[in-house]
Amino acid sequence: MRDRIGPFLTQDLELLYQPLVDARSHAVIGAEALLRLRGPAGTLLGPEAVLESLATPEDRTALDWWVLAKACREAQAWPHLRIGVNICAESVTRPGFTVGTLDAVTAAGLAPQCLAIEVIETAIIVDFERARENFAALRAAGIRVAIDDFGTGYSSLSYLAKLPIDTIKIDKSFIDAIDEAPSVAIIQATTAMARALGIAVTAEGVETAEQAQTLRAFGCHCLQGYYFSRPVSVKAFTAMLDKPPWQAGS
Ligand code: G
Ligand code: MN
Repeated sequence: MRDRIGPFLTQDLELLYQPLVDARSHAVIGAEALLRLRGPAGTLLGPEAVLESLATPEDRTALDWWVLAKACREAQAWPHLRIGVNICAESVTRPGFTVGTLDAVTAAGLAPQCLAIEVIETAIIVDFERARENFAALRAAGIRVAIDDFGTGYSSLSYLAKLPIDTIKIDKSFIDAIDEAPSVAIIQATTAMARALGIAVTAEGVETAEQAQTLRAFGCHCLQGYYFSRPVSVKAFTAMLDKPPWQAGS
């Protein structure tokens, strides 16, 4: 394992896990691994703090490999769950991406079914053909592919039909505005289309019981957000699985 990525020591990097819950039962079905940088006085900084200081695509790809390897090792503790890992658009369209990902999974002794790769729409614009090939190869190996922050990039509805993907994650901005007609229209249309194409839908940034209820009624399969839990440490996430706090009393 490398001990440095750009200006950072990898010992200062950490992954937190935010639960993904079934929209009906609210049972935990997975988690998203989220990068944090240990800052001064015990603070934890988000991925922007890291990415801003990585000047080259090589550094960003090195970060992706580090995150992937660490998430695969940590995910071994939860063989019944699927863990989502965020990968930069430029990494996912590299020729060696699929082989490298499979190596990371094998090296960690993780079942490929336990891993999902999350990429933003930009990846598809960077190199559609390569993204398509890599996604198909990942899926053939049992790894899931999710489109992250859906609706914020240059979403083309036609690519959804042409790309081998498992999940779309509707961006938090639409959930925030769930009381407004345009957002409702977008969430409902996206969900209906995804369902028709056999693609699962996750809603991100769910902060209230009402949002969770509405999103379930709209047909979302999976929910993620502060209403259930903030991103937490490996230890806290494992403890949460025994008794999810949002199900206390039920
Ligand atoms: O781009 P992506 O969707 O992977 O980013 C997830 C980020 O959103 C994480 O950094 C996480 O901390 C944050 N996040 C997750 N759920 C919520 C939420 O319910 N509310 C807010 N404000 N942020 C959230
Ligand atoms: Mn994500």
